[in-house]
Amino acid sequence: MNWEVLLAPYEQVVEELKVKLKGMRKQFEQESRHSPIEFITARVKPIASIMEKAEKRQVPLHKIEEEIQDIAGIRVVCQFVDDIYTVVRMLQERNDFTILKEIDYIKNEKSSGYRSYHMIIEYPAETIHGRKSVLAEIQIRTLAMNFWATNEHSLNYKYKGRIPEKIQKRLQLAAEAAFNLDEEMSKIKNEIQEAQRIFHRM
Ligand code: 0O2
Repeated sequence: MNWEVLLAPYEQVVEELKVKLKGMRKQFEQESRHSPIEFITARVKPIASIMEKAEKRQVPLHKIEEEIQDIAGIRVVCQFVDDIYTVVRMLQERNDFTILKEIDYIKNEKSSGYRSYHMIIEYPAETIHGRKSVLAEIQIRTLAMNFWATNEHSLNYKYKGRIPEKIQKRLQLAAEAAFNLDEEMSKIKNEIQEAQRIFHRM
């Protein structure tokens, strides 16, 4: 398999989506409105991780593009929980890609404590060989959810997916604490936004 050729459209899609989402953020700023997008990160899954996931899920090589839906991954990080749903609505209204699947791991958090909104999209990439439909995963989460997920991801890596039970329990407590932090911040959202508008004008 020529990985470089296979992954090229995914690299392109990640770059295009990054530009588009950053454009949305900029537009909010230009109109002096609160941006529901705090920052964006994006990556193409490393070959070793694709292979590992394929092996774990017993996906044959010729089915990788169909079955591994997060080869292209975009992460949208928001300040408040409400912002996540604003971003979701804005993405639902776009017509430059099709949404295939949406999973709300905020209303239905994972047993690990993981919270995020996932969207699997089909994005038309224009290549030198014509149009190619590429699947991409958009994860939308708050800063607190991102903090938790980043730390849990590192621990998962360290313990090769078998985090000791004691640490798992702590992570669940930390996930609740992150959830409560989001709730508390939401309650003073208007105050924070007003302060940020004043700060921005200075
Ligand atoms: P990476 O790139 O290292 O992050 P989906 O159908 O994809 O929306 P599903 O079925 O849960 O949801 O898929 P999967 O493959 O389990 O998870 C997709 C991605 O969501 C993961 O990518 C993580 O980024 C994130 N994720 C899901 N569950 C958890 C969790 O419990 N903890 C953390 N920290 N992240 C999670 P990968 O494959 O881990 O790769």
